[in-house]
Amino acid sequence: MDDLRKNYLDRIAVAASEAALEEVRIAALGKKGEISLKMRELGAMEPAARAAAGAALNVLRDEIDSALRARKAALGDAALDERLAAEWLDVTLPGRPRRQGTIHPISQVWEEVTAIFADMGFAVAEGPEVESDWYNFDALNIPGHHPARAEMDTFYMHRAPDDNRPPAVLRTHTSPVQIRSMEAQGAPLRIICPGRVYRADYDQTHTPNFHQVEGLALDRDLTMANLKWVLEEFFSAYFGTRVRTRFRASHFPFTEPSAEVDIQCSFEGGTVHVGEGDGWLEVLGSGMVHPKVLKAGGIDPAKAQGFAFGMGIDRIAMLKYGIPDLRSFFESDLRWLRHYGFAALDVPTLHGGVAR
Ligand code: 2NL
Repeated sequence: MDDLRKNYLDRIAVAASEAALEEVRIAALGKKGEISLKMRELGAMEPAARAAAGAALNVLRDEIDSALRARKAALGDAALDERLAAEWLDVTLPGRPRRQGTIHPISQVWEEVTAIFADMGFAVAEGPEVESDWYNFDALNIPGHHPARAEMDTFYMHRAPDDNRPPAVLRTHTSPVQIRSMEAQGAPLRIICPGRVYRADYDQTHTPNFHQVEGLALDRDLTMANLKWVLEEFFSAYFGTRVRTRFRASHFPFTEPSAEVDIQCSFEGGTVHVGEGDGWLEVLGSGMVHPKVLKAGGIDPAKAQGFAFGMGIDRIAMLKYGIPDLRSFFESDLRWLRHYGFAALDVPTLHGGVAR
């Protein structure tokens, strides 16, 4: 019994892994293990000898079992210590910087414009970019033969060969959104419609896809004076300095009377400075909504009327942020985007104030 004990306890003490330990366990306590076989032999012994040997074997078995468990726990602790030593890392090290994207100047200006008009009580309306010929043209008093249709260099959608309906178009302005809003909400109404628009035109100052924001205010007694105040308030907030406007008589099919609006600027040193000097820069078209357009939007011109305006987001972005070439907006040049882009949190705030 003592030999057995010494043999197994020694082997357990030097077992260097859980696998080695398991081999010792099987050799001693497994089904065909030495201790198990000895226990099976008890049946053939005299009762007195059997009692003594049985008790001693039980003690030995428990002793080996405890030694196995203790050794196993010790091996586990050692393995953990080894991992802790090998796998430590310094969580106080600074992180590796990762390049972040920037907000495109068009998105930035879109947000700025929206915030300024929201402060004046204008809601934002959006609509489809693929429009029916009716919403894009007819409802805006631009009939089939009207030169404005041809002038607008429209992209027409594909039609099946046997489909004789007028083709759908990529909207050439965001005015259709305003017609839809008139239909859905009636008057009074105060909305701006920022969005992508499309015209088949490409040169230094035109891209086939560009961005526009139009505005519409309808009520019982709005006049051009209200229009002028809203636009001066907008430009002053947008450029951060008091900006005067100049209205020049013009013509659009959807407004009567119509005015092109210039903002005050100087051209000193080859760069444009908005809000100073005695030069003028055209940035906007506007007017009182044509009665036919009101009717197309389901509004009775005897009960409500108002003003509308439209301007290019890309153009006013170039003016404010000194971007020289319109086409660069659409080239996805990463160096350009890092230079002209905005930090994600650099949003306009109303608390930033409006210049007077
Ligand atoms: C321009 C001219 C303009 C409008 C857009 C408009 C919309 C409705 C009714 C009447 Cl639903 N007018 N929009 C009015 C005048 C001018 O844009 O040259 N934009 C760059």
